[in-house]
Amino acid sequence: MSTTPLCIHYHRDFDGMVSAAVLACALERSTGERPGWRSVNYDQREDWHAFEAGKRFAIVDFHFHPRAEYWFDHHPTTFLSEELRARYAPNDRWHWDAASPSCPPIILRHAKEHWGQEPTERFREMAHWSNVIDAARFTSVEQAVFGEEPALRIMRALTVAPTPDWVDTVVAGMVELDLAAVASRADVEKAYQRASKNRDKALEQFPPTVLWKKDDVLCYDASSDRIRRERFAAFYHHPDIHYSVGVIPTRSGFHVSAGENPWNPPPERAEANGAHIGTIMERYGGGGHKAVGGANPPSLADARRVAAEVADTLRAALREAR
Ligand SMILES: [Mn+2]
Repeated sequence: MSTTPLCIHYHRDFDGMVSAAVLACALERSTGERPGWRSVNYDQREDWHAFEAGKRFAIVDFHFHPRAEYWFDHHPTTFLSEELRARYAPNDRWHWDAASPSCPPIILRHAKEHWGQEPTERFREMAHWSNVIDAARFTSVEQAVFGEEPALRIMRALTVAPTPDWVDTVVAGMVELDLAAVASRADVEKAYQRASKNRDKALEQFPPTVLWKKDDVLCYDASSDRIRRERFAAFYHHPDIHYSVGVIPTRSGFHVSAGENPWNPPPERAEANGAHIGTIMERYGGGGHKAVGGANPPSLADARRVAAEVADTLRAALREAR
């Protein structure tokens, strides 16, 4: 056994960070080892086979790697190839559960079953909020947009991380403290204030992007890179809609994003009439789940056309379901 320290690589979002903190504490309790941690970025998938060659590592809330000493994830798209899929079987160091709303509950359950550890109150609270945030189980659109609970302040602060390694210091906070204490840290509070201003600006800038609203479907074009975006702005301004479909810019082009309104879901039978966003997006080279999905058409004109077609498909499904 090598004596180099173990590094936990984690997805750079709220549930990924909680996952890193939970695993770091669980490993220290079960093996006495104090691992380090660092967030993974998507560019590191490029040469996934060679990832951290010769080093000891764990991965949480991110793609499966056969050399990971410990690995836990809930993403259905975790396996980058069939060959990698074939290398996975659950064991005392790896667990994948695509039905879990977020990753931390998988690790807490695993630590209990395999390492005999009862989850602490602190980590149970973090796991609860990981589920809320990752599966968009906010009680209302107001909570999603303006929620001031510690977990939600941290979630929003993460949207304006001052440096790429800042999240590592927030994980250090999660290892030691509860959510209220992490959210009260001066750097987290400062980021939260800045992120809240961005949110207010985004909410203000949304209405002029709306192209139309028909049959409880809203279509918008936020392709200008001068527009700030807020994930739930459409449902905040239009709580009566069932779906929003829009065009947004990406680093290298444009993205069509579609989603069900979590606080005003479409009738159950709409799905039988074709309202499955992931399936619709697959026709345009994209994907997703029933309730949310997207595609990246090659040009802005294509993105606008795809958004209109997807919105029309959803309208038709809703009309059929009435
Ligand atoms: Mn995640």
